Amino acid sequence: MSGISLTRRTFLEGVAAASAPASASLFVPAAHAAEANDTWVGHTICDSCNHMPMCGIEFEAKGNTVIAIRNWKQHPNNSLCSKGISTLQRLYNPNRLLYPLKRTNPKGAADPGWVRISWDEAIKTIAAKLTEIKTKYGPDRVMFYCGDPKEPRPAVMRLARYFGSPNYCCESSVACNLAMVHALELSYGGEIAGGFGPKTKCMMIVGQNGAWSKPHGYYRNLLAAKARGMKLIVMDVRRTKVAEQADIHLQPKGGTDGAVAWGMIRVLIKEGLINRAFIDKWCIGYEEVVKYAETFTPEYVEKESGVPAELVVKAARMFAEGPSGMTISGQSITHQHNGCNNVRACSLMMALTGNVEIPGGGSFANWPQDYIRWDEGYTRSFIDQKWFDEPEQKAKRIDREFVPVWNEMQVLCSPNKLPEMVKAGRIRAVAGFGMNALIWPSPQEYQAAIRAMDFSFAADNFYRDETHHDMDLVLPAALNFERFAPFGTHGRKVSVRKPVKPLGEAWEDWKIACTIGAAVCDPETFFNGDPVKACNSILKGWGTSYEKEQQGLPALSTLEFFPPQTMGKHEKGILRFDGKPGFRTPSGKIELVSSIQAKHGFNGLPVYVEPPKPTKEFPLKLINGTRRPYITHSKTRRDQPYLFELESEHTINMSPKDAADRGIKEGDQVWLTSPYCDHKVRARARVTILCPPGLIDAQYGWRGDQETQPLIPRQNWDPISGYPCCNDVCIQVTKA
Ligand SMILES: Nc1nc2c(c(=O)[nH]1)N[C@H]1C(S)=C(S)[C@@H](COP(=O)(O)OP(=O)(O)OC[C@H]3O[C@@H](n4cnc5c(=O)[nH]c(N)nc54)[C@H](O)[C@@H]3O)O[C@H]1N2
Ligand SMILES: Nc1nc2c(c(=O)[nH]1)N[C@H]1C(S)=C(S)[C@@H](COP(=O)(O)OP(=O)(O)OC[C@H]3O[C@@H](n4cnc5c(=O)[nH]c(N)nc54)[C@H](O)[C@@H]3O)O[C@H]1N2
Ligand code: SF4
Ligand SMILES: [Mo]
Repeated sequence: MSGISLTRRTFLEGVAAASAPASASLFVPAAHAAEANDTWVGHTICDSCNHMPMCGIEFEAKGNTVIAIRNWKQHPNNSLCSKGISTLQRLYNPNRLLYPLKRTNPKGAADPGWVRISWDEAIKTIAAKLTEIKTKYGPDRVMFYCGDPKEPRPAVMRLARYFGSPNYCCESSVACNLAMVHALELSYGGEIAGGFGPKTKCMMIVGQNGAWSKPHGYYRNLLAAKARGMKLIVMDVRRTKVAEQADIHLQPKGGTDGAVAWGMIRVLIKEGLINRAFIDKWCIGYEEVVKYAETFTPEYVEKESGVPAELVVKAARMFAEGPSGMTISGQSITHQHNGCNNVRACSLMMALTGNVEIPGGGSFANWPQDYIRWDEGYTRSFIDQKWFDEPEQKAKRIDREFVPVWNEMQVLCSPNKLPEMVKAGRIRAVAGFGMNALIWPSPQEYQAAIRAMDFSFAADNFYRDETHHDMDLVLPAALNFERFAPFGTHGRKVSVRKPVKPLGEAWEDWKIACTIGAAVCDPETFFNGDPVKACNSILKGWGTSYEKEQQGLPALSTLEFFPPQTMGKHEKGILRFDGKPGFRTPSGKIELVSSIQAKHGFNGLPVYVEPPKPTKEFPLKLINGTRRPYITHSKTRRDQPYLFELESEHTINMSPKDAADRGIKEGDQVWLTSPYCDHKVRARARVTILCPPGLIDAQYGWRGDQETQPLIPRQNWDPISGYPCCNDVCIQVTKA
């Protein structure tokens, strides 16, 4: 791809803003003190879909203005998509938030009366308010929250830690893919997944449409694996681009994945396709699995899920041929009342067939022990995970009664009961980085909770009325082209940035978090507010530094400190903290029956529970939120006008049959109604075979009368993860 230059009016307006004086000058490790007209090449990573690991961006700048962007060739993810390319429109969007704001009217007033204030006033106000709440009620009454943006997280989590609040929550503890990881941890002690490697003979993909949700390389790798003969089983309710490549497309009714998985497990057992030696050596609970699977006859599975009995049998046999890998749901099947158990049921097939830690099968990442996913803080020491794991801290978390299994297992706290917790006085303030109230079902209740708090502030790139309206302060966050922190990791590679200076008075999130930390805790723990020093505190331990990596740009170096991927790690004692062979579960075995689930009063088996069924009045099942290639959640629309042009209003997909039954044609305006919402939601209809009859796929994140989250009630949560059931609700669609 050649460089893309912007020629639009928005860009020119942005350039005018770019020449505004930047009062907040950042610590620059290898300074690009460019003269106003010098042209230079910079590097950053894209955060437009928050997919990890992210894609690399190489850009050309003139002075402090980015004038073109292109693929960063040396980067492992080096093929930008439409969302990545259009981030330049976001950078120079005239609506960007560029100065700290404080409200001057009372909360609840129609006009908050925002006025511009200095950073000094903002930080002093925050420090005073947080300290006051800490002194009066305790530090745990402040919730620290990061939305889908992954980048602020390690710094904000460190802030929560040293401020003393274990109520650190983020999008991954609201509703994303962490419930899938959680489910796998319950059985396997860690995230196990397969890929499209050369040894994989069969791959099963459950509830994931990587063609639209992952970087471009994903689909190319899928096609290449298919070309060399890999068989593909896809379990998806829709006929997606990935499903169209499948040798077997299992197309269950929403939420019935558990039934199909148990049906396949029954076939594996009955036909002797299991790996008994592996099970005997490494698994516990097999006898209970055999007994429970008995119910799931191909006939029952067909009746419950709609998947033809013979396909269930065929898929089980295909998977058993192996080596077979599996990847399960980024987020879709976990957004259901039995989501975690459905994920666990699917995943058991890897253990039962012995496709664990073998080439071509499922495997665990081979990270150094201190490393954690960087959206959880990079390293256990950077966030002091030991402290979060103390029983005393777990007991203070607001998810303790709500989701005990999650509370025990996860270091990120679930905030889904926030409205109740604010009413009970257990949360009195929130520090929100990239916080979006529309992430939740029935968001009006979360908006009311924000209004009821003693104090709240947010850091964001834009002013978002639906979330910020009743906050006390809103702070301007720098964008990916404008920040040093965080650096990226990609397998064993590390990528640092060479950014431009932030526009206006925007600060990078790490600088905001560290400056607040310096004010409420102590400057040294927070690197005197310096993001690069914060990064270096991690990189030094990995044998490198920000400056060194920056000098090597555009090349990325390989971290020798990160061990290369190997197989058979459970046999070599690599997976467990104590160095003994086995898995990171309480028993050291793969727990087909989870001891942690059982301890908290649940069935230890991933039992199946039937999902809510459509009714006469509400006959269509809604998936409230699938990924589209040109949309990310609540953002990317007017932030990145190129994308908005591709789909400028809320568009639902519906089958030709459902459309015909309702007299709806392509492009018609329609209304969505649910039993839980007192108003109807507006959308445009797209009539397509992507959706089978009975299924509607909608988008969340639109505002006003196009916002779909009010259709979803706050009464159902997956009891194992606390995730909301955005994909469990039945609705009606009518022509407007
Ligand atoms: N119904 C339904 N609900 C869902 C889902 C679904 O599929 N259906 N999906 C769930 C999933 S998987 C996810 S990940 C979440 C989405 O999680 P959300 O947190 O709702 O994600 P966004 O809509 O991207 O909103 C993020 C906000 O952060 C701001 N922001 C972006 N980058 C930065 C940054 O670097 N710094 C700061 N300070 N702010 C930034 C944006 O401007 C925006 O206001 O929604 C969840 N909720
Ligand atoms: N373009 C784009 N890419 C993104 C994002 C984005 O907003 N836009 N967001 C990123 C984030 S935060 C996430 S979490 C990932 C999510 O990535 P994915 O998990 O791939 O996202 P989805 O498209 O929501 O869901 C995948 C599939 O699940 C299917 N599905 C829904 N319900 C069921 C069910 O009950 N059973 C089965 N078997 N299938 C079901 C849907 O038909 C859909 O095709 O994407 C990331 N990438
Ligand atoms: S897939 Fe697209 S939006 Fe996501 S990180 Fe890559 S370029 Fe950015
Ligand atoms: Mo997500």
